[in-house]
Amino acid sequence: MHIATVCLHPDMVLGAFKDGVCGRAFESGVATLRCVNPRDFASGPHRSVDDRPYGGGPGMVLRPEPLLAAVRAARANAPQGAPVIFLTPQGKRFRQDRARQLAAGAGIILVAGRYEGFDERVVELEADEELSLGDFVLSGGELAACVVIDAVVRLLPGALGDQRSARQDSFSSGLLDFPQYTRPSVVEDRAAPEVLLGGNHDRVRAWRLKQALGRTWMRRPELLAARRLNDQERRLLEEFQADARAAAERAPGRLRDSKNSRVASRQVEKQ
Ligand code: 9D3
Repeated sequence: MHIATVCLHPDMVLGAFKDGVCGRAFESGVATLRCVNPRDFASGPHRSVDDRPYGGGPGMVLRPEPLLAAVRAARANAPQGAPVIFLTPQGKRFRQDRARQLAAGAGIILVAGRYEGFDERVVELEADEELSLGDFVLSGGELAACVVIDAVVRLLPGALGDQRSARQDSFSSGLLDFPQYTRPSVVEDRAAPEVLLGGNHDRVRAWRLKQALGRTWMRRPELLAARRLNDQERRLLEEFQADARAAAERAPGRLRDSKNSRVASRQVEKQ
């Protein structure tokens, strides 16, 4: 897969992929990563890439000409049909399903901004799509581009040492992850769940599914609402809910699932 980024700080993007699963994927040629810098397309003695906003106001806006030239250069080097995606706070939320679709294609061109953003005409002329990571403010689009690249590249065939991990990801199942434990079996008086040490793989699988369903119900009820449950899943979730109710009765007001005590007690009260 061919990945190009258009941005003013290429080292932020290249530096993010020196190590790790995606770094190895680029090293081994599973994907290629190129950066195109609008500054290299800026003319004039100062090679300026920004200018004051028409209409006034704080900050600067990326100048159209160098950005247009950089995006078009990136497009010219990319496979036919590779989408040009602008990272902006106004974009559609980036989700796992989009990562999967992008990983199935031949390439992506990610355009990252700085300052107050892009001249809107460049977005109109060149963007196939706008993506946002969510409702928080970054200081530029480079880290957002890195997030998209990471989410896509780890899905490429040959990127993960163990292909099972990609399939078993939370979000491929539509549920949050079940909790994980490793040695030692006791940490500061806290024992790892006994079922995990017992070696009964069917019981382990059922326990993990129950935990995944229960945590999703407590922490991200909207994910459960968007997903159908089969008979076993419904039974396991009911077991989890009964456990939660019993725990709430044993210790009123002290129900907690680590950081989500309020959500958890609300969920239990709603039953
Ligand atoms: C929303 C704030 N904007 C109005 C005051 C100014 C502004 C701040 C920071 C405009 C752009 C940026 C840089 N952010 C991104 O480029 C960005 C981003 C983000 O800030 N949050 C979530 N997703 C993304 S994708 C690109």
